[in-house]
This record gives sequence, structure tokens and C-alpha cells, in this order.
Amino acid sequence: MFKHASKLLLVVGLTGAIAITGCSSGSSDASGGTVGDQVKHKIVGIDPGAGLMKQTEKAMTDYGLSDWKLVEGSSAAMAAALDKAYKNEEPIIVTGWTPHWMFAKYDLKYLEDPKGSYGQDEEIHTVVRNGLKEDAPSAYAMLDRFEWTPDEMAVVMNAVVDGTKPEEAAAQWVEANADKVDAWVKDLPKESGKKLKLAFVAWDSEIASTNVVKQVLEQRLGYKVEMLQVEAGPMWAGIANSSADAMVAAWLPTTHQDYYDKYQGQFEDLGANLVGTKLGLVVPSYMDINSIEDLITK
Ligand code: PBE
Repeated sequence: MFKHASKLLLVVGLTGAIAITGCSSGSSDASGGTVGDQVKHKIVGIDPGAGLMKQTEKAMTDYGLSDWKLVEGSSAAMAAALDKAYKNEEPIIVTGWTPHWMFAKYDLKYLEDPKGSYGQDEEIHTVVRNGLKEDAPSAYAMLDRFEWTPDEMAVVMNAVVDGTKPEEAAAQWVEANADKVDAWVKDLPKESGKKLKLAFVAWDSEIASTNVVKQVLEQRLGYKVEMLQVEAGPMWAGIANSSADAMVAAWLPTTHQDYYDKYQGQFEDLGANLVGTKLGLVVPSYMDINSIEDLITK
């Protein structure tokens, strides 16, 4: 699918990765000990099924962080830990990704990844079950056309973190972006209450996108959409075994590559709905480190 003529999207939040190195004085600072000591050799992770966790394990191997621990949890728990540390100006290292509201709310930076453990920037794809095209052609067509930018997604994400309910934030976005939404549904027939299941994982980015797609399918095309919140593995399995109809949460080509390979042939990839993502280790800007390599040397 050639929905994106240009991949030269600038993503707010990526700029944090550029930092000036040099003249840093070595192993410790006022709060005592190495960076590892300060954060108790812990990296705050998210849900275990996330590709980001597998990539972080790979990074820990690549950079020789064998005495470090990647703590499992959830997106929400990671964000809460970051919020708490940030308010107290304490050191913390989290697994992070763009697009995410945390880059608007806090002053953060990605640690440089000279070994390339986190791969290249990638895309978020829309993936549907086999046979959806025949069973729900208008939903299929809308899902195929759905694409937006990190900035547009940020509007919904920021509203949600500021306390708006996800479905309301999505409805407001759909209303405010009627022209864009018109193009997604142009000339498609309306259903009357036909059921559709969207699988998603409770990552902030996917809460935003899945809710927007739900609103459009319901308001504009007359579907009755059920959102199934699952883990990453079951999300892919659900599309492959047709217990879910579609998802807009496939991070490719790297992050979900194992799922993609595992279920090859049992789903249809409708291409990118967003380009310009990034994954990595994220720290508050007040921390005196710039690279993953600093975790061993500082
Ligand atoms: N994420 C956000 C997901 C994809 C969306 C980066 C946390 C993952 O790692 O699988």
C-alpha cells in the first residue's frame, strides 16, 4: 500500500536524542555511585509481550549489561514510575517509544544506541484477518485508507493523559478532523450495526489509534465495534485465528517481527497507518548520561 508518499516526517520527541558529549568527569556525582548504583541496576520496562522488551533484552546483551535487570510491568506502571522520579528529580531509566505523550510532558532524552540494538525507525501497520475484505468490505476499505501522523496521534494521546476518556478524546479528534476522516470513508456504504472486533494492547499510542478507528467505523459507517484489550501475543494470534477482525498496532519491520513471521499467511497486512516511530532507553534530561554505553562506564 502506498499511502505515504513521503517518509520524511519529523517527530516531536526524536530531537531529544541529540546531545553534546565530552568534558564529563567520570564515575559518580553528588547523588552517589555510578548510574547503575543510582538506579539499582534497574531498567523500568513495560508489558512482557511488547517487542520493546525483547529489544531491550537484546540491547542489554549487546552492551554487556549482564548485572542489570529489566523490570516487567505495563505502560501505565512505567509512566507512573517516570512521573514520580521526575517530580523528585531522581535518576530513572525507562523503556520508551515515540509517539508517546511523555516527550511533551517531561524533558527527556533517548540514550544513543551506537550498536543499533533497537534497529531503524519503523512503521505502525494495520493488520486484518483473512476474509475480512469479503465479510465487511466497507470496514476493510476504511482500515486500508486509515493513516495519520505522529502529531495527529499526539493530540488524542495528550487529551487522554490530561484526563479525557479515550473514546471522548477520539470522538473530539474525529469531529475536529472531519476532512481527513471524510477521505477515509468516502463513497463507502453504511452498515446498520454490523459487528466488528478490534484487538489492541493498552499502549498509549494504540489506545489513541484504536479508539479513533472505532469512532470512525461506528459514526461514519454504522458498525458496532468491540475493542478487545489483550497482550501483544494474543493480539496477533487473535487476528490469525479470526477471533478478532483487525488491529492497527503492528510495529514493523522489527518490533513485531517474530509475531509477523509466526503467523505469516494467516493475516493480511494493509500497510502503514503511521510512519516515524522510535524505540529505546529513555532518561530525564537532567541525567548526566547520553548513551547506552555510559551505563557500563559511568
Ligand atoms: N510499543 C508501543 C509496542 C508497540 C507499540 C513500542 C510499546 C511494542 O514494543 O511492542
